[in-house]
Amino acid sequence: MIVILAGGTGSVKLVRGLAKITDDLSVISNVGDNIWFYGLYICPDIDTVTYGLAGILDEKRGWGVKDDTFFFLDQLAKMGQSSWFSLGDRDLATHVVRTSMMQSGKSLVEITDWMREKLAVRPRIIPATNNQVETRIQTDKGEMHLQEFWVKEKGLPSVTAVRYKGAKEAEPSTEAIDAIRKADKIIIAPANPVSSIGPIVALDGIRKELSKVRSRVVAVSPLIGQSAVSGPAVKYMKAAGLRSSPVGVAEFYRDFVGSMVISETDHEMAGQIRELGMQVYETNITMSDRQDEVRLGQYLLNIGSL
Ligand code: FO1
Repeated sequence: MIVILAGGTGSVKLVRGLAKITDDLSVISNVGDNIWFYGLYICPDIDTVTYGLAGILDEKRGWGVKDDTFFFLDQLAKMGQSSWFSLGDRDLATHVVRTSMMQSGKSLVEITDWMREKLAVRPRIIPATNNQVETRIQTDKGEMHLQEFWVKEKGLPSVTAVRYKGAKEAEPSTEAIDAIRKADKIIIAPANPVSSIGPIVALDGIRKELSKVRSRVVAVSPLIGQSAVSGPAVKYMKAAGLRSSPVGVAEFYRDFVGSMVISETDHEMAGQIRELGMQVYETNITMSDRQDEVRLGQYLLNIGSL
């Protein structure tokens, strides 16, 4: 069984590639991006992966449903309501159904599993926890929810720190812990280490479980050189006191990751990563099309048997 720890936009390509080559895949999903908006519970990373695997993701944006319309949002704006978070009309159905199921007592794990079945998605998608954990960004404009920073403020304020509200009290989902225990290999997607993977490994139980099987945990660098493949990783990493390079990612992961996969163009960093007690693998980690996604997925499955 293969497990992948995943965020949203930065992770979905590899999740899709792996889903094409293994029948037994479990995705442990970040919940730190989740946000309440107009009484609805939105889970961007869970939804991005679910939509990606269901073939209905808006791939240009990297989130939301393809060919969606935004009449609901337009109407909100006409009524003078805040409309900075673009909820599409089709996407809205997911949030309405999820919130209504939550109100009738279902857990996020149960709802997510029900949804992926409804959308004919084969891999399991497991929220890291049923509890609410919120990634909060401290900036020169005050502390705010990650979505407020990234979407409303367009990622512009300077970031001084990142914290995971609720992570200390949160219990990891038993399904996530079970998946890690049973996994032959655990992959960490090339996602934002601080905002996508950080909230998952901030859960004590998950971090401990990963540390126990460290030699089976393989992380793909989300950075090539000093730059993130996508998103605000560099900004968050600097605020967390990390170097913005694959070495910084490795330092962040060193307690629970045994192997790092980096771009072959970052060959000169391999030695520094090995000094952290990790194995290093170098390959082309860019995923520009479906073939790349499968190629990188296959490369990761071969690690250990290389
Ligand atoms: N990202 C944006 O940049 N602007 C948006 O208006 C926006 C809306 C949105 C709605 C639903 C959803 O599932 C995701 C959405 N995202 C939007 C993406 C999201 O902000 C982040 O990229 C992820 O949370 C990071 O993984």
